[in-house]
Amino acid sequence: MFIKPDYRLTRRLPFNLICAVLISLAASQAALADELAVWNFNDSDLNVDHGSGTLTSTVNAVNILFPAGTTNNARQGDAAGQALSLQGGTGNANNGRNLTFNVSTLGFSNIVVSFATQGTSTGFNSNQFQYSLDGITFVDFAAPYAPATAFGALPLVFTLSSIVGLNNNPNAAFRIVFNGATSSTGNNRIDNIVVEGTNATIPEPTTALLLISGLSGLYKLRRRRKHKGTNE
Ligand SMILES: [Ca+2]
Ligand SMILES: [Ca+2]
Repeated sequence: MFIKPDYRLTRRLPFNLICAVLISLAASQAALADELAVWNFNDSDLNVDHGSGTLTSTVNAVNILFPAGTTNNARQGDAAGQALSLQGGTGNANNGRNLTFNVSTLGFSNIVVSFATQGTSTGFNSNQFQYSLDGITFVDFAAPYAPATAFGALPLVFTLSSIVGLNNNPNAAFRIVFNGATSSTGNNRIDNIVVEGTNATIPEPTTALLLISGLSGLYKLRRRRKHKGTNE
């Protein structure tokens, strides 16, 4: 007694439709944006909270605080929790200092950096976003920004897809240089820093192999059934 494989499902689905679904599944997986690094500051430190990357600041340690945060730009269900706050410092010593985040973009392109921010009236009001291809030399990107007085609902977004050197780069880095603070306690809060990108658009070798072997299996099955004329 033989147990026959159940071909009823595949028989009902036209071969071309199955191929189209498999190919579009592979393509849509390849086009998904991925978060490479996320800092939500909810544990009141500079350590990355999702993904991998390092965040450092030249702002005096005494002027780095972690007050209430926001869900603006929060990812993966993160609570508002805490935010990073940088103060002007005594004698506005922190004007010209920075926040730098190093995030490898290996395997990714179309890099986008975003974060929520707000500032007090005497906080930093002229902040320059920069990127680096080698982690050493930083280049201005877009005009300096002045934060709104409240986090609001929309993050600042820096779309870096035109900077092809940032694609697939283990030394990619990003920086915000702060200026314009006019009091020691004037400050900017930052929360939910996200560095994201898209996977290479070509399916990975294993995905491609699975796809090809799946398609050839279906093709053989179809040919065999055509030749034999299945009637079960
Ligand atoms: Ca937070
Ligand atoms: Ca953290």
